Amino acid sequence: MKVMFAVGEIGLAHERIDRGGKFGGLDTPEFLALNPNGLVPVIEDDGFVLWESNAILRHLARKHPAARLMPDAPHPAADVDRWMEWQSESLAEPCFTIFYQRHRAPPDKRDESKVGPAVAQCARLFAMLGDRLGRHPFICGDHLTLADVCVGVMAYRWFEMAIDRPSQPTVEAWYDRLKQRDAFRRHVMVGLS
Ligand SMILES: N[C@@H](CCC(=O)N[C@@H](CS)C(=O)NCC(=O)O)C(=O)O
Repeated sequence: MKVMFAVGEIGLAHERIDRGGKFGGLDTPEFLALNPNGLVPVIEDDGFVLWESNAILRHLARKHPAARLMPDAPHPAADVDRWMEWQSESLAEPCFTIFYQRHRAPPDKRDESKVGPAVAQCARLFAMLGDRLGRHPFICGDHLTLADVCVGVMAYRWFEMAIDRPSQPTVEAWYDRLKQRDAFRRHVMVGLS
């Protein structure tokens, strides 16, 4: 989803092949030759195969600088990197716990006791993001970068999952800004499945 959001922002011509989840196909010899981890996403770019979503995002940003998804200067670039890693290292786990327990797990396998602590943890992390978003409209400044791409995908789940969330006006305003973007609507707002 992160990669498709960036592809949409760049306006990149592509062929998308769905694998994983209900599509399966991650354990075939052909797929494992592309990504021995047996996971999506994977891209093939002029014969160059790349896996790991954040590596793919940085590669696309470097190849398409006009989209301004990653700054050149070391400090602004490190700031974007920081929020990209924060998404995968801090926010993803509690967010997916809620998603799994409330939406994906078969009803007889759900463990409601895991939801409350995960919601509290997400609320704490989104409050930290809210602080940042009080200073400028996007996470790292006045335009969308890979930081918004990564965290935006989590925000979609956070705001659309069936949970009680605390009011966080600056995060809500940023989420409204994302919802106005065609790439976000087309590639991220595709339902909780
Ligand atoms: N660190 C990897 C994680 C990749 C990953 O966990 N992919 C999940 C989807 S988000 C996957 O392929 N799961 C197996 C499936 O969907 O069947 C990345 O960011 O690319």
